[in-house]
Amino acid sequence: MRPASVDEVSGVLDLCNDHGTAVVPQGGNTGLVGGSVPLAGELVLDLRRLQRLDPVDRTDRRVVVGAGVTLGDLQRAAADAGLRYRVDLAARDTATVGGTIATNAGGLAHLRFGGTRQQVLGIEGVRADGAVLSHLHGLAKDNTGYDVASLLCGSEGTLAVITAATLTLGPRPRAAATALVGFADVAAAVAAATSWRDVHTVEALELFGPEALALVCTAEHLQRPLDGDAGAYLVVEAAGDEDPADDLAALVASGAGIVGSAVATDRARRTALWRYREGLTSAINGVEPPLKLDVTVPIGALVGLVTDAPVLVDRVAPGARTWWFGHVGDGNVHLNVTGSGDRADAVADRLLRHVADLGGSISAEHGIGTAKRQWLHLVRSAAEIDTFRRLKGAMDPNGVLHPHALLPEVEPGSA
Ligand code: 2HG
Ligand code: ZN
Repeated sequence: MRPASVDEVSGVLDLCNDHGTAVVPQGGNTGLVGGSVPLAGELVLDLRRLQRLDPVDRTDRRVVVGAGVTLGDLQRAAADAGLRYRVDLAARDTATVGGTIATNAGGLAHLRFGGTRQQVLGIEGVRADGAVLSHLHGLAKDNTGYDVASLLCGSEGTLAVITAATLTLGPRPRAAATALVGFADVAAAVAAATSWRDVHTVEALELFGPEALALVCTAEHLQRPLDGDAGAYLVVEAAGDEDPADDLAALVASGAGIVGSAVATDRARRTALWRYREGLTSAINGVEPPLKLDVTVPIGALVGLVTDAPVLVDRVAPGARTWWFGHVGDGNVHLNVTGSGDRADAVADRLLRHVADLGGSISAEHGIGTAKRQWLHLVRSAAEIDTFRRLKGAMDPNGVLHPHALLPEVEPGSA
């Protein structure tokens, strides 16, 4: 189904609810936890025709946007109005606003501006019974009851279908600079990132290992970015009204354990440096579709996690390879494992339990979807999961909205 308006979404849901037909909402289909894929013949509600894009409100720095608009189109509309939508991710030209809200997407600048939840001022969504919940005023202050926008953000299509949102926009910095920095080892990279996240112009701190860099160079036919080898790399993005290049160069010159760096200010060279980071997902896919884990740990546990993960993986699935990269300023690492074959679930189980033991989360920014729900109990108590089920029951009593996502399967025979 490809509805083109909120009324059409309402009509479809009303019918499905009456007939007990399960529905999976779908946006750009860029999710990494199976969240937009039907598992058992559910009806796919493709929301990409919801293309509402109101004029940007420059005074209140906000815009009302339909669920089907891509992140890239939203970013361009904001830029045309001299403003900026401050969630950004590599899949920007395919990922849709609705999908990024449903999954509370984090992305590259989470460190500075927070994730999607922090940008949502108002929401329009359709309940399973077709009732339209619309609260799009987008006021900076609005204490008038339950914060439905916040509840739907990250609900992965299980409570209502998001059709539009009012999003906050920020000022557009006049200048930006990007650095790619090589470090002797992961500990030095994480130590530098931990101190650089306090520099107010720094917006992104992206970490990856030498194996990942070598892979992306081969896959994308890129030159090695720095002379010599490093044990870990950071891509650092800085922006502000004053040119941040000198500050960035000074940071890079003073950090301990730095073995090489490149700093770029013009757009083409900045984009070229970002390719080493943004090309990673597709380079790893080129090896084989990997087991994907998206975890956060306290930053103090990050070096240990990155060091231990390949060892743990090898014990469970000898010969499998672990590729790691992520948003180090948030303690968020993407662990991608290739070659685990029929041991993939066992690898996921071992790593996710390890992450939980470190005080981390089994999903930092990709959500739970259908792929991770069996591990939700590692980080959410029985009382919390029961509360999730009660909320779901209140908003979707017939269980037609994305029945296989987020909530763990109920064991046969249990309540
Ligand atoms: C990123 O940070 C995305 O590039 C994708 O969250 C992560 O491919 C992945 O595992
Ligand atoms: Zn990410």
